[in-house]
Amino acid sequence: MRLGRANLDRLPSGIRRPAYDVSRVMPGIVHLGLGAFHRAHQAVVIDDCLAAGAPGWGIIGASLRSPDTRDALAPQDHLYTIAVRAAEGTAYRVIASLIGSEVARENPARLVARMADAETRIVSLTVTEKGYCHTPQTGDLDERHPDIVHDLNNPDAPRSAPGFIVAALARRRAQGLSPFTVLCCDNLAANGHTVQRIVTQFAALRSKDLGKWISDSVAFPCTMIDRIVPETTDADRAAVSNALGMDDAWPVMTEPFTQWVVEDRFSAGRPDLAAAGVELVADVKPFELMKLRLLNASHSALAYLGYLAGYETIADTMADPHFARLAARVMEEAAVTLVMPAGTDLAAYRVSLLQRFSNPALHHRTWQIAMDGSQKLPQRLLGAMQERLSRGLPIATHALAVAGWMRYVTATDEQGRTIDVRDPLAKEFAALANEAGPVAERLAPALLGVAKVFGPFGADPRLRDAVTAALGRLYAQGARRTVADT
Ligand code: CS2
Repeated sequence: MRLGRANLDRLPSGIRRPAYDVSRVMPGIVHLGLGAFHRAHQAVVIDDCLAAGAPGWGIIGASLRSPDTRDALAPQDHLYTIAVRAAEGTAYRVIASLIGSEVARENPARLVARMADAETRIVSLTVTEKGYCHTPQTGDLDERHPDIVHDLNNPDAPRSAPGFIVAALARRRAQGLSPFTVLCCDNLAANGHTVQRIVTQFAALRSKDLGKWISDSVAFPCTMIDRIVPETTDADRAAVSNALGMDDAWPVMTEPFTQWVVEDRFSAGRPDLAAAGVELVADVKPFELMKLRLLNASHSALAYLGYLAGYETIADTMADPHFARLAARVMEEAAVTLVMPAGTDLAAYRVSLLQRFSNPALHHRTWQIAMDGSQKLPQRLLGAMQERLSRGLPIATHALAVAGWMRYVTATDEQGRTIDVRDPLAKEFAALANEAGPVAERLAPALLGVAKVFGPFGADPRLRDAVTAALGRLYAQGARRTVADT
């Protein structure tokens, strides 16, 4: 038996199911990037909104490239399970806010039409950092990105997220429709402003007027979005199907914690997000920096150094007290760079992060978080380092995390085995590593010279010295010893 609308009544009583008539849900949101993160976070919030009696906010999810999610979910009416894992046990809930799916590569025109449809009032995104086709260091559109070049030549059959947004907004403008809100839910610095800049820059390449209309009339609220969502494994699928008594081809695994802070600026209305637990604020920036510099920075530090030390998951890494201390130290040293609104308890936030990372039921692989470091380093680690330097504070802890990343992108681990490095710049890093050899004094400056990641900061001798020293220690004694001695 397969999960599906017709089978909802057959779910065991312990499985939470949609508390509304799923057949009445109408689309209001198009979401680009139908990955596990979206399905474990925003789609759950929208499920709550639907249950609260707002059936007009169903989600049409689009994968930009791969048909896998659509192929798994369409045969089960787009229903799927979230498995919320804690040390005490797992809670299962079937989500029904996703009511349709598209695969952009297969039929870009249909997705553009969907987004341009009057009923679409929000276009949200989780396309990962690299999906914005920008230069992470500057936040500007990368005009030479192959997908951007393609989309300029094929404006009605785009490939990239900025291409789709601009195609759909141009269509709405031509038809006299009001624009949708563009709601970025990725871990970019100042994500709404950054995506606004990228989209406006792309639109201006098509037409100055279109660029101006977008910058004048489209809302791009910033968001801070947080929930840890490891990749679903076959063992997870089997466990969920077992609990459900029916097959779910693509459930998502997550933790109990969830947080969403959103700026309350929407072009065409929004569901009652506050009633669903979302924090609506005037300025998200402090919350976003707090998350990037505390959670994501220490996550990346644990991922690179933990992987090198032979740890498979973040919880395994945290079980080593030296690594737990390192994570705490990254957070402590980043915390002094933050200016938070009154009433924010950063110390409590840090404690809760350490607990979340230690969740033994969540098998979050270090390898998964290590992905795409070139897109993540600036907003997670480099900003805080610059800030600390400007205050005359040491940067050795963060430098060790950066050195861990460098050691990782050489693509050879401490035992001489190949690391499967996933990063848009992986080839460039491997070539630099090859040329430099395993010599910190050569490799560190070579990688710091990659302007897309480090920009002018890469030439700062204080950064170079700190990172070279840390990398030297990683080569001399390995990640485990280096972290233990830190
Ligand atoms: C992680 C994030 O993979 C990564 O880089 O740091 O996906 C992290 O789990 C989320 O941002 C948590 O909200």
